[in-house]
Amino acid sequence: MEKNKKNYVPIIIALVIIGAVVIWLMSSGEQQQALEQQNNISKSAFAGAVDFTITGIDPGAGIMINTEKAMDKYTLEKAGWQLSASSSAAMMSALQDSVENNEPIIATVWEPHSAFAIADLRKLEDPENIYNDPQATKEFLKEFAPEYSAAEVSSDVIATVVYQGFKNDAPVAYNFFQNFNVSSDTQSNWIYQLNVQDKDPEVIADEYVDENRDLIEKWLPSQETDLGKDAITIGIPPWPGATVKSRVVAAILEEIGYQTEVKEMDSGVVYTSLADKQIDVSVAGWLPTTHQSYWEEKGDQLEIAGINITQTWLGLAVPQYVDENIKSIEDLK
Ligand code: PBE
Repeated sequence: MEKNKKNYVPIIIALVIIGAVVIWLMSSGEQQQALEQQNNISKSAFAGAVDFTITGIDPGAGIMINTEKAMDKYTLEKAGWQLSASSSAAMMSALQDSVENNEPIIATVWEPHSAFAIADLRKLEDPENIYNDPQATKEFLKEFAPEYSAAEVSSDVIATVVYQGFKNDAPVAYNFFQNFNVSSDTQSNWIYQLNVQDKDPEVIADEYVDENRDLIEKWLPSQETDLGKDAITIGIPPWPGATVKSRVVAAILEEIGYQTEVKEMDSGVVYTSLADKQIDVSVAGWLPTTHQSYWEEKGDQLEIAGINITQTWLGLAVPQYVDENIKSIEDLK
């Protein structure tokens, strides 16, 4: 009897341990499930709080076209999401209002921009590379702007685009476009002055030109040459960076001796007007990803004269106070 009892003891101990482990595993699995459920609840609470609506900008903007793509790729449309179109200015005031009232919002955002100066924003991850495709940019640079092929890129570059043949028509302006480039911070600062400080774009441009004489001297031709054309027309799509940068370029072209005209127009119209030689230049070619569809349509009639910014970012963002479970576009489903 004694002996038998002794033999059972280790078995009982083992059973008790196994039982405890099983119960612990089950409960931690349940905890995990409960946590996931909670996260899903907070994710869908966010979607509900913003009415399943992404705040967008003007319908022709590349970021709008890519947001449609993203909504399809991440099956957001199926989940009830929609993209509301308005304008850059309306998007910014919606963002500002939300931040002031600590209310949730999700918007199409990009850099360089002043949005990041007025709001602490969380850029949502984009594992499918819908908005930012550095590999595509490297290949694009190799083909169309080889002098920039060694540039560090993380997304699109911003190109100075002219019609094919402009180089012969206005060699001095073309030469300036080859050289003209600014930092992403400079453009963010222009947008800040425009959007937040409410300054006139021409005033911002004139001040920039005055304060950066030495730099600008280096972009200009060293000797008198035939200007070719008398006047240069710049097409401006409805975005704040393009609004100021076009005036900066106009101010510099005037100093070289050209007359200038700036024409505001829809995003797509910039590309068709360039191809038709209705305008000479755009300083807002977000390529190759954001304006891919426009480039595919008209690129063979156009030329990249220069790259005016190498560092950009585009995508969807939420204020940092929004639920921490919203980290990626995938979390919106
Ligand atoms: N943007 C600003 C443009 C390019 C520059 C991001 C609004 C667009 O989406 O086409």
